[in-house]
Amino acid sequence: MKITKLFAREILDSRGNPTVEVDCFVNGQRISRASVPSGASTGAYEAIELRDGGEKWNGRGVSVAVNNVNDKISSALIGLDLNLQNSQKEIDQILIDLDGTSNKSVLGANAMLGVSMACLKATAKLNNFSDWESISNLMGTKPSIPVPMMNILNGGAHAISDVDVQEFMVIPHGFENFTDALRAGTECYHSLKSELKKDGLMVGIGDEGGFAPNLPTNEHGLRYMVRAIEGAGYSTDQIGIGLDVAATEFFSEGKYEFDKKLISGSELMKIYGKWIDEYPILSVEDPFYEDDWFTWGLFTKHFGEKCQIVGDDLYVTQSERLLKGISNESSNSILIKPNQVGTVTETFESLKLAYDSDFSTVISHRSGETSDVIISDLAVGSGAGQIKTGAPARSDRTSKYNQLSRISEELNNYAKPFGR
Ligand code: 2PG
Ligand code: MG
Repeated sequence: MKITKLFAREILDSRGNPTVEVDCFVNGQRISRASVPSGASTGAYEAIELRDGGEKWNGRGVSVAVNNVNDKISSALIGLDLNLQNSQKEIDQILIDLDGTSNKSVLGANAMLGVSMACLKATAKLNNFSDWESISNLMGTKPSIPVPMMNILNGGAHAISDVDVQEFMVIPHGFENFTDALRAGTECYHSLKSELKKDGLMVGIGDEGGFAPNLPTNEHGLRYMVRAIEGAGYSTDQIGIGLDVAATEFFSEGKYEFDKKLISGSELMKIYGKWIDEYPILSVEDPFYEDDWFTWGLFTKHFGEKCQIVGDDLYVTQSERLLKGISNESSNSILIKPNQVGTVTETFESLKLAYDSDFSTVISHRSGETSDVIISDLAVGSGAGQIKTGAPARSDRTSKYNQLSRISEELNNYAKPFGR
């Protein structure tokens, strides 16, 4: 069961940009395939996604990353045994050493993660495990079906609208099982469409499949979310609201530009406070920019009991930054995106650190996605509890929810309880 070849190519992601896909071969046969997603609202501390620059693909080609897989990485990993005990750790360490930088800028996190995930899948397959089972074995975690956080109203960097908040999500937590939760969340998506249509607001969708209207203020987004939930026949006790504010995107020179005004972090915190009192908000991601540790800490102190406060750009899935957030009590939750850190093993490490510190965890897609569904298996196998993977629309998003439906069918009898 030794690797005989790793082969990468450029494929297209859901936004029409090139990304890396990697095939892993054993004894001359292709055993697995993995592809790498890409963000738009990226954090400054993410591992480097290597892009070619130049004129082709508007500078967004990934041929250098692809060549890194086909030359340097393939040479370093050929002959490596894919066994369940230690191959993933060994492979990821070889990648980290070969790159030799702290931000993966030599090989590119896109090249490295493609290989790391292809090897993860190959090991699972050769040992007759599904990907989620293999992940649960590697991590020593109890599998569970995550509650979906479904982004039905898109703004920020994912839409050409005037809404600052990047994501308005429904969180269907008050259900017996994943099937019912997914259906309820999807019914809210359709209900939101009707509500927007009633008000003459149909303007297409954003990058993650949610509707993307212009709105007079950000708070109007919350009102539409409540209308969507109630319009679909549910109560806000069963379905809550999650926000990804992605505040780094509208922060500049010490101020946040929000609802067309320049305001301070503490003024922004007051707005959130009022919203948390008035709307069924269960989760707020990236309420402040990625270096505003002070306001993050204040916000968590005041609202951390009522609300999940999720660090995305703040932690970029990296245990070093997470450690700082844990000791400063900057949030109570972390978003996990494997391509922010660049290897499977480091993703596991951040998850485990979060578990050990009683932080909740949310596995996440990127706004530029492929048809790869590994994050669904990661969410189940790691027992992370929550997943956000966009609207229940467009195959780049529904492929993940559909994979969860399949796994939940398999797991039905022991992945309980489901929900909050
Ligand atoms: C986020 C993500 C995914 P992007 O901010 O959480 O929704 O967006 O991939 O553009 O960083
Ligand atoms: Mg985010």
